[in-house]
Amino acid sequence: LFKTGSSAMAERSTVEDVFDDSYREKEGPKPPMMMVWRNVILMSLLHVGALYGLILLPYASFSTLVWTAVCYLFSGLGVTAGVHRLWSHRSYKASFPLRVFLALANSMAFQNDIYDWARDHRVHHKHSETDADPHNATRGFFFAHIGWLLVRKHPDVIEKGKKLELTDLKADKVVMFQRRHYKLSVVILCFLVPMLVPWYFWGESLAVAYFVPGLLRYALMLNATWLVNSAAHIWGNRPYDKTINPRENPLVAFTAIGEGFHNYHHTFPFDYSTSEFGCKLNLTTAFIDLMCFLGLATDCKRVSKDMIAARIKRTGDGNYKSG
Ligand code: ST9
Ligand code: ZN
Ligand code: ZN
Repeated sequence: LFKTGSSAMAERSTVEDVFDDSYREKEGPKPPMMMVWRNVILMSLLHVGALYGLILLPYASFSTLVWTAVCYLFSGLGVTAGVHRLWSHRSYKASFPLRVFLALANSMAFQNDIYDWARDHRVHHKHSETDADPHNATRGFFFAHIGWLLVRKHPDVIEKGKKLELTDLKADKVVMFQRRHYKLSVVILCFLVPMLVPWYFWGESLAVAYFVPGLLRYALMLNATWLVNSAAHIWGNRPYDKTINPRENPLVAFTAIGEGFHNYHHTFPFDYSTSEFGCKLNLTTAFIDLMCFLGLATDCKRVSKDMIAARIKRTGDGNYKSG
C-alpha cells in the first residue's frame, strides 16, 4: 500500500512543490497594493450572510444540521483529499470515479478551480514566505488569511507560477472539465444543492436552507482552510524543520480535517497523510485509506521512519513528541 523514501521521491519528480532556496525577493520598494473592491464587497456579504445563518441556527431542524455537517465534510474532502493531496502534491493515485467525486466536492467548496488552486499551492510551497508566495505569511495574519484574496497578486507570484510544470493537471480530463464548467458547477453544488435538498426532502424553510448549509457552511469551510495559511504558518512547534515558518497546529488540524500538521507537510510535501501520525486528528487520511481499501485509490506515498528521525535530529526545534 505505501511507498516510502527515495522511490517515492523519484516517482514524483514532475511535481514542483519542494522549497526552492535559490529565489530571493527583489530589494527595494514593494509595488503598491491594489484593492479589488468587488472581492471586498462579496466577502463582506458572505460573512454577514454567515452571521445571519448563525442567528437562524436554533430554527434549523436536526436533519438540516446533519446535512450542514455532511456538506462541510464533503466540500472539505474536495479540498483536502482532492485539490490538496491528490492534485497539488500527487501524494497518491485516484481512479476516475474517485476523481469525479473529488471534483464535484471541490466545486461545492468554491475555492477557485482545481487547476488554479493547485498552481497557486505549488508556488506557495516552492517559494513559501516570499513575494512569490500568494499568501505570504510574513505579511501578517490578515493577509495570509483572507487579505490576499482582496488585492491583486504580487507580480512575482505570477512570474514564478508561469514557470511551474503543470502538464499533469492539463492532462487530467476531470481537472480540465471542471475548469471549463466551473461557474455553473459552483452555482449548482455550492449554493443550489445545499439549499434545495433540505427544502425538498424534509420541508426546511428556504431561508434556513440558504443561510445555514449554504452560506454559514461555506464561510466556516473557507475560514478553516484559510487558518492553515494564517494560524498554521504563525503558531505552533516546528519539530521537523525550525528553519521554515509552517507549524504543527492541532486545533487547525481538527477544523481543517487533518491539515494542520503544517511543519511536517512543508518538510515532506509528498506524504499522503500530511502528518507523521496517520489517522490521528486526520479524517482525510481515514478517507483516503478507505478509498484504498475499496480499490479506488493506490500508491499512497509515505516517508520512512528513518528519514523522519534523521530530519528531526538535523533541523528540528527540539519539541518533537512521538504520537
Ligand atoms: C479560496 C482559495 O478561498 C483558498 C486557497 C487556500 C489554500 C490553502 C492551502 C493550505 C493547505 C490545504 C488545507 C486544506 C484545508 C481544507 C479544510 C476544509 C474543511 N501562476 O488571479 P488573477 C495569471 S478562493 C501563474 O486574476 P490578479 C492568471 O492565469 C475563495 N499565473 O490575478 C491570469 O492570466 P491570464 C473564492 C498566474 O488580477 C493573470 O495571472 N474566490 C498565477 O492579481 C491574472 O490572474 C475568490 O475569492 C500563478 N500563481 O487577482 C476569488 N496567478 O490573464 C479569488 C495568476 O492570462 N481570486 N496567474 O488569464 C481573485 O479574485 C483574484 O485571483 C485576485 C488576484 C483578486 C485574488
Ligand atoms: Zn500543500
Ligand atoms: Zn503552507
